[in-house]
Amino acid sequence: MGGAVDLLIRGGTVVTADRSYPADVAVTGGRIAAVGPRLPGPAVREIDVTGRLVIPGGVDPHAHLEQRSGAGLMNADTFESAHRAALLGGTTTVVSFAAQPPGTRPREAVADYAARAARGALADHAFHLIVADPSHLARDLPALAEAGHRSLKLFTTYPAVRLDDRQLIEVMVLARRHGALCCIHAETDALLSWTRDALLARGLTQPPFHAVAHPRLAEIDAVERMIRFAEFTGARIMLFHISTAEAAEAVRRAKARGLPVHAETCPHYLLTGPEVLDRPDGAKWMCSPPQRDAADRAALWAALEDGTIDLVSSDHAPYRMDASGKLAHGADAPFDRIANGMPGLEPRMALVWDALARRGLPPELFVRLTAEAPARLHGLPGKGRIEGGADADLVIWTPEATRAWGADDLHDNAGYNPWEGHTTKGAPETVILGGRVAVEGGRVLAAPGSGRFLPRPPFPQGTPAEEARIALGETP
Ligand code: DUC
Ligand code: ZN
Ligand code: ZN
Repeated sequence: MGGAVDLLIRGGTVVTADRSYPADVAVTGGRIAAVGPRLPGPAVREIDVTGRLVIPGGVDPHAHLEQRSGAGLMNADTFESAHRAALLGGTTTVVSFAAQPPGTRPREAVADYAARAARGALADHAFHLIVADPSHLARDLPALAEAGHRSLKLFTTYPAVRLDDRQLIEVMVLARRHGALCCIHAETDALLSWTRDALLARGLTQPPFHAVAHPRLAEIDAVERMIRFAEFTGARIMLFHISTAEAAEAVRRAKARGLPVHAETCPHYLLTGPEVLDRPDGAKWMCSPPQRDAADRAALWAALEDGTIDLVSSDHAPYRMDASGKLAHGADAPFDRIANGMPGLEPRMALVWDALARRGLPPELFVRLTAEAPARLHGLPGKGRIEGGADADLVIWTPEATRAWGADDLHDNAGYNPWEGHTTKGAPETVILGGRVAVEGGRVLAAPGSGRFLPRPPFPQGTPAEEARIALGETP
């Protein structure tokens, strides 16, 4: 290897998405230089990790940071506070959103979020552009894509951001042309709004009715339709936060047919049910889609095991339990006036590790769901791997460390922990980002502004249906 390497991690068990094996890891210039048994020094720094695992830094591809909700509420986190929490939880890469305010150009939204991330980011990062108004997308997307902004977020619901079917098709066609990924919140708006209005008219306004107001069929219908749109346009899609058995089954069928369709779910859909909304502080757990019953949870686990659902994101969406957030419309606000979302960046890795271990599932699956697949499917080739040339984003993981989660022990700005009372086994000990120690002894050493923007290459796309190809003038 020549002269001294920057860092030598000795004596651990390396875990990748494929295998686990005893090996040292040498790091130099921010990248992994070598992986193998008893690597030679010298090294500027050596860390002995005997008895512990060395895993790739977590990649969380779904987090809402410094973002205004459709109802105009600014969420509780800055890039700095959220990334601090992410690093403490073992996540070194975060893809969050650049939300387009109505009446503005997409490129302005991206420039705004990029400037804020440049100041505050501690983790490596990229953005999904939320397309609230597609009218300027054809003008802005070519340059944005060229600059490495290669993913869009599309909503089938929420008045401030919802696109109609025609707009969704137009955006998917554009995305395919420019090699972008379409991430989709799929719930059919008419089914949600009809149910919500009928509940409110009958005075059924408490948080548990939030779950009723998001019928399972709304997700199933929208997921099935978005798969059809992807098939028609040839666009690559990522279906966000899948919560129902039937939606997972629709993804399974789409994959079997070779369509470029992917899906994620989140810890709260895997581990909790709608009864969390019955608690006196049920607003803390309000998110969309809502938590579902045990049969859906079982189907989600089966879908993770067979690869139908590709990965587990946090959908971190932090709102405080006060007038700045969840209680902006009072303590007794009807469910439709309570901001949706929960903090989740920090506990995601521990929750997934613990849940997999309880089910007897292997650590390689943990790495695949929390790092390798999010990196591969979101266009981040340097991440999620432990091999020569990959970014040196590494977590020293202690499988036996037990943690009892408390009321306010997360480091984000939400001010509460939806996992209060849970105990998890398995925790990050030291976190390395780009070859530098970012967390050690529970302290964050990375500085605000040190996280790097990750430009992404074009995503491979599918083949449009024959009619679309004729309409687009594409010859077979
Ligand atoms: N649902 C979303 O779609 N986004 C943020 C939070 C939530 O609950
Ligand atoms: Zn969503
Ligand atoms: Zn979200």
